[in-house]
Amino acid sequence: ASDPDWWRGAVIYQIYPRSYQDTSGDGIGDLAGICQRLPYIASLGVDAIWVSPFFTSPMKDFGYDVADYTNVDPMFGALHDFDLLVAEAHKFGIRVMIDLVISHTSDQHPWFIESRTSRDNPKSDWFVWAEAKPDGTPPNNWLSIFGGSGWAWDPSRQQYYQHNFLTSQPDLNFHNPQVQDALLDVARFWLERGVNGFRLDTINFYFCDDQLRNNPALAPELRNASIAPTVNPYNHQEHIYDKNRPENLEFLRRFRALMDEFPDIAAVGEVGDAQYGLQIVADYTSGGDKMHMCYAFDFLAPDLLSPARVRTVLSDFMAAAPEGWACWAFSNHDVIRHGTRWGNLVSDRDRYLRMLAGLLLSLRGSVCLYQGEELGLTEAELAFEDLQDPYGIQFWPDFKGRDGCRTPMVWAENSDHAGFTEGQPWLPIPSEHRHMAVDAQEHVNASMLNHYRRLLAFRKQHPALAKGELEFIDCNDAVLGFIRRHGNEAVFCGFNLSDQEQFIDPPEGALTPLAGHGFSGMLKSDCIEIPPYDAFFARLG
Ligand code: TEU
Repeated sequence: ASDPDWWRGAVIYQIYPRSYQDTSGDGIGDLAGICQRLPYIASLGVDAIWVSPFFTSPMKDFGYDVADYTNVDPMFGALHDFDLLVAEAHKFGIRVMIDLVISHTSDQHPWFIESRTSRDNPKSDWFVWAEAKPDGTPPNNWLSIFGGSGWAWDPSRQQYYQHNFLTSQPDLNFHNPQVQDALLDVARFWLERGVNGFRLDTINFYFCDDQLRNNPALAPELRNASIAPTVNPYNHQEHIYDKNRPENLEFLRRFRALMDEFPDIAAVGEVGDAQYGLQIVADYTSGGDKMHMCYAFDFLAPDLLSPARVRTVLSDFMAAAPEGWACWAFSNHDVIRHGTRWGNLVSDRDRYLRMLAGLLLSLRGSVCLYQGEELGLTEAELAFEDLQDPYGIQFWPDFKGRDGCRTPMVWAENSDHAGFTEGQPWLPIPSEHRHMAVDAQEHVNASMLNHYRRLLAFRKQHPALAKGELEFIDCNDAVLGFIRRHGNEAVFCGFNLSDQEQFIDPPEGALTPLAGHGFSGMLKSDCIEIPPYDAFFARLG
């Protein structure tokens, strides 16, 4: 059914196609595998899937380096497999969002191959080319997130080209209107094929300063080593010239106008910035003419969540963008799974993760769940020999890369390769994941998997949790409390983030405890009692 507002409060399940389900036996997941698992995905109760890149690619960054935007890499299948996936997903009522990586291409993309041939070919200005300094060094101090200079020397043009990520991921020149038009054509291609929306990779990196000015150094007290490793000086600069440019807004408006030609389309833009992230999310989602929502990095950081931290992030965001909309996540294919990142810091991982799932699914915003999160998966410990991620290989052992969160889904506890493949999996399947396999949890009412299913059903029953406004309630240092309001419904939510039982004052008004979520907080005559790492939900008024 048509619902232009479906994305507001939607739960989006992120699939990393390489690691979801292999059907061809090559040890790498594929589109047919996702199709095969649609009944499972539907059983979770999610609204949409976001499929990480499956386009033609040399896979230097595992698909985030695209060589053909309008085709499927043979390792994942072909266009007809994609069409089938969309048609089948829609039968299950699941919307399909694809991951467009348009800030950069692969160096194998025909646009770049042509662009690098000379300084005067038709595509010569499609990438960010610049002269060396007189001493031969790069044009300015911009850095690559994946280490070293953000510029690579091209011997044939005798110029540098810019790359925010790998040298094999040259940055497109958005100042060239032809580039913008070509990228909008790519989006149109997929819209016409029936996708319901996009996850847009690194949207704050689209433009860079046209004068190529140097980034200032970041004041030491502001340095934040949360996403990239401390050994990487990237986080010691203020990224005001190589990304976060005001021109991004105008392109996002063009992108939105295109989406609005089609019914019920939504985009979530990924904003990768440790420093200005929330303000950018606010800017890019305000006004109803740019992104529907943005993916914020605030809850992907290593430090354990505290009630105060959650409250600050949401309050700052709501103040910066009262009608803006964020999309929150605790895990994805780039960071250490929160089952380990935070789970290792607490006294009871299982209870903590259950409480967090309730918290994530109650925040004002949309939610991305990363495949395997619903099973309680932890980060895999891999040996250096097993590493595939160039980012990890570069910074080992200070930073172990992103393979530990990308190991295959575990479907069947006792099958070869846990039911992921009949071949040799591209990354090992950690033995400690097996007991968390889908078939081991499926029929256990109290399992993590069924806990997620219950919470998703609970959220569906209470639209205030998905779409409502949020008002924080003062509790104590250990408990995060807020009220979500939508229409006539008001729901009080309380989360105990500590390992001690907590007693808090009930908010003003008549409280009726809600059931169906599986938590054990209780309303007593004069207080609300919440066990360690647990939660309480009640209807208010
Ligand atoms: O990530 C953007 C991004 O900012 C990453 O550098 C992130 O900070 C890093 O991976 C954290 O470990 C997106 C994709 O999600 C990522 O997989 C790609 O490698 C990157 O863009 C380049 O396309």
